[in-house]
Amino acid sequence: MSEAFSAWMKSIQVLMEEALGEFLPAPTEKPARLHEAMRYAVLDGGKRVRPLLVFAAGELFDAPKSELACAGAAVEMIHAYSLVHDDMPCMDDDELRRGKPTVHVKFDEATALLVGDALQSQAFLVLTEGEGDAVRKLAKVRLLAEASGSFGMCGGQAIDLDSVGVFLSRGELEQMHRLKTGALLRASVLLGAWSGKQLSSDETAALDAYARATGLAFQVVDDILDATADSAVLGKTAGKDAADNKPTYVSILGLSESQALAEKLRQDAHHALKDFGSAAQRLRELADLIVDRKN
Ligand code: GRG
Repeated sequence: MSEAFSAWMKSIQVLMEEALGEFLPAPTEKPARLHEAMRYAVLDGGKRVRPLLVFAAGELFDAPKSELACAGAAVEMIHAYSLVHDDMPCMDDDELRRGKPTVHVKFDEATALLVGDALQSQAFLVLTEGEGDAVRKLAKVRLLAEASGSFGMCGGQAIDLDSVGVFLSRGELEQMHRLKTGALLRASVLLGAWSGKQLSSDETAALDAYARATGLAFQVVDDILDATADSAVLGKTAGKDAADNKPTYVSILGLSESQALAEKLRQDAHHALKDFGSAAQRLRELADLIVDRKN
């Protein structure tokens, strides 16, 4: 990773921490326990991959920073809500997330449920704030709703819950991940791009191809890390997929073929950006980061 990219990443992570802190209700505001738990779930943790994608795509189309901060905060709130709900006993039943006790462990189950619900509402509220005209905001609200609902992330999660102990073909596994993880990563890229100047249809298709390859690479690497890294490095419980008898890329393809697939997806992501030249360098480096990450 280049020094310039690393400095840019740090600056966006700092900017996003500040923006999220402002967009979330103050911990002193009533109901204080719910607001405290929402902030616990979102702040001080996470790689902020989705906001980084928002900014890298947005900068390519000269989008104003304030609008990107709204889009980045909205997508990160949806992501944080999904993690809080996913960790609950009725789903993955996990006690560690981002190196901290999960929300239902630190607070309680009812609070964790409400944290997810309230973060989801807050995300759409934030998307309506800041610059951009009403038509553009409406398009973004629709994009995020589709990506996070039953035809996106929630639909993927439903397939995931139904797949415990079930054999999935490679195609079925890919479809599950395209919805569960890929849809929100794709939405991040498009929310960023739609915050700037009008895209041509070729540019939209190229970004879509980039987002699809990067989104799938993210999940293939997630499966590799679950099988190979330890919990301290991951900040969440490692080895859970195998323990829960869940189909993964590693269980279907084996480790080395999964690693080769992640490499191919990296190449696909780079190839999709070929016509953007050096302006898309940050998107390329983000694809590299997603494939090379250790947690
Ligand atoms: C409960 C509605 C609902 C959906 C859950 C995304 C998801 C769907 C569940 C999370 C479970 C999981 C570990 C999925 C694998 C991919 C993933 C989203 C990993 C976590 O994302 P990172 O690595 O996390 O970006 P940080 O903490 O860095 O933000």
